[in-house]
Amino acid sequence: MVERIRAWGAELGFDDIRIADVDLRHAEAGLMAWLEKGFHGDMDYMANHGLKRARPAELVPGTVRAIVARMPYLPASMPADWRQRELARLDPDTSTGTGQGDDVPAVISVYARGRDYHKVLRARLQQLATRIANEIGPFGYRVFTDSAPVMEVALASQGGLGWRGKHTLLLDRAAGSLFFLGEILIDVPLPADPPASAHCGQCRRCIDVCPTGAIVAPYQLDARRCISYLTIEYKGAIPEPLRAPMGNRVYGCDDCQLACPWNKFAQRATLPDFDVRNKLDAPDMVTLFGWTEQEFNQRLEGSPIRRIGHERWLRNLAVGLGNALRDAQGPAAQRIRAALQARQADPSPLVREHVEWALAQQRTPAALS
Ligand code: B12
Ligand code: SF4
Ligand code: SF4
Repeated sequence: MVERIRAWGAELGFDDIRIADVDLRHAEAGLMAWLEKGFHGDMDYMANHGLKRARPAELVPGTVRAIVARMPYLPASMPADWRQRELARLDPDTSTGTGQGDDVPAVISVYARGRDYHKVLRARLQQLATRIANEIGPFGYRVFTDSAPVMEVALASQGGLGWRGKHTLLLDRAAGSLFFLGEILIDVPLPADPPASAHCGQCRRCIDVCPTGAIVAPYQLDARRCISYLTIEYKGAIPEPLRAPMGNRVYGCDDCQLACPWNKFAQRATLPDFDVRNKLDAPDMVTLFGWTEQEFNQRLEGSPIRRIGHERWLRNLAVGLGNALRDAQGPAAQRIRAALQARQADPSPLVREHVEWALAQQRTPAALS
């Protein structure tokens, strides 16, 4: 049965599927320590469910196993040297071939360049569950991906889909970490797979590369400092000391994963859902900042980015433009200034404040000397 589940999963775009025991008691202390330190910031939903996150059988009574699945999202079009290209776009001053003409390169996290994974994974997991039911008859189950209070990394690691890296994400020697996780909690006692061994060793590249120092110790992430949290989850004004380190990352962040040596083995997505849309692999920041709310909603239909709304989108881009303005010269500097000035009277106080901050980043000749 498990072999067949794996084969069906592969047909549906999952590159690996395992069966996990759902006893996550060993993760409870870490979860509580994380919450007690306030590392979850404003993500109230992380605190609301308490230990239920580590107890899938309390969430869905009758659960004895989880079918854990991973789906790669690196767009199929990414060239062999994709990591070097991503790194070059993060550092446009020293790179060649990033941006064209007076373009101002913006970086959007790799996972968010195509269709919203929540919909893709949920639909595929549901298809898998239906197929299993057709084979074994009705059984109790619930499908999840990032959509319920379940510790997905702990669960997937328990089932052997990979090990938890020091950046806290799951990774695997044959697939790196650029994949999403999804689960089907089931009431069928299928034989559980053993956990995978860890292969971080003495490496700490992800910790050292993090622009905001968010990985405060191995396996401990202070979300309040993480650019992914600041640009996606956080609704307020981005703390000023963290604005400059954000650079041109305007939605999510991949630095800790780009630095990880295992991601040279990252697998390409097999589903067209993760193909790049709207040229989001190499966007011009000024163009993105010029989108009206209507354009934002239309262009990003079906994209995970749409969930943050136009106001936070402009907030993030204003920070990116301010950072670019600090070193920009000539036509690029003029474009950035004009774009920011055009939003100085934006109806949102949040946007206006970030725009003013951005305009103030330009170094005057006196400050440079
Ligand atoms: C909340 C959340 C975030 C938050 C917090 C991330 C985090 N590491 O906790 C923010 C917004 C920052 C975030 C960012 C990202 N996320 Co996220 N996120 C989640 C979510 C919803 C819950 C994670 C969670 O439970 N965190 C709570 C803490 C307690 O969990 P933990 O880190 O696993 O903690 C364990 C240990 O590290 C240790 N520990 C942690 N802190 C501490 C503190 C102390 C003092 C001690 C002693 C121990 C300890 O104990 C814990 C138990 O074992 C999951 C989906 C899910 N439902 O699980 C996706 C998920 C983890 N995210 C995902 C992704 C893709 C990302 C990003 C890569 C997106 C992007 N490119 O911008 C980044 C990566 C940032 C990073 N390095 O983690 C994927 C990861 C896939 C994978 N390969 O592992 C998931 C699984 C979603 C999915 N279904 O695919 N995310
Ligand atoms: S996603 Fe970026 S900011 Fe967050 S921990 Fe990784 S490198 Fe740091
Ligand atoms: S960069 Fe190094 S320490 Fe971090 S997850 Fe990858 S192998 Fe582990």
